[in-house]
Amino acid sequence: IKHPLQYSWSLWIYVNDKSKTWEENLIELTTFDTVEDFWCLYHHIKLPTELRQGNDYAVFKKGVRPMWEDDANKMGGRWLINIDRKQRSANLNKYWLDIILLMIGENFENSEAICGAVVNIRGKFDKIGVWTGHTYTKPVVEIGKTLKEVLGIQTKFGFEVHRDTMSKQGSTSKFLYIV
Ligand code: M7G
Repeated sequence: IKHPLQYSWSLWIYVNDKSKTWEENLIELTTFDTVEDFWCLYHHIKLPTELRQGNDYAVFKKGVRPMWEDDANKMGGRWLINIDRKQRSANLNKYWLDIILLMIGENFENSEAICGAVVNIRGKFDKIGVWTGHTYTKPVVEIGKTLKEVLGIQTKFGFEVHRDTMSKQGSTSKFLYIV
């Protein structure tokens, strides 16, 4: 007997094909809902550090598309962890796995507020975002604190509202919360 997870999850990949729109480049690969199926999948796919620059992985609750426009996301935001390229080999794969395990293993006290997580492989900084469906202070800040503690992050990081990210001009974004 396999060990069921509290939720079903989908793995998505984003491949930056310049001839297609952002949404067309986002592909839902598979769904899993047991511990065993997660590990089987994890061992068959590339690690984040093995993806190409410009690509993303996303793990979201089944039925939630990893985009701002989805009904589950549109009122929410993300905790955003930047990972310097120099620390990529040390931290990126570990943070990504730890975050997935936190999400799927019911380890967040406020797991109903979580929509999913995204890892962006980029030039200077890689990014990991943990997406929530709303921006209520208490549960969202608790999620941020849990992330900080479990990942062992010493520096501060912030929570961005999707509506602000969407309309962002330039690279300055203001954070609603910081942990
Ligand atoms: P990114 O891939 O999140 O970060 O956004 P990056 O700037 O480090 O590459 C890059 C671009 O992808 C955005 O400016 C949008 O044009 C598009 N994009 C990203 N996201 C997460 C969304 C989304 O949820 N919906 C839509 N429509 N476009 C998005």
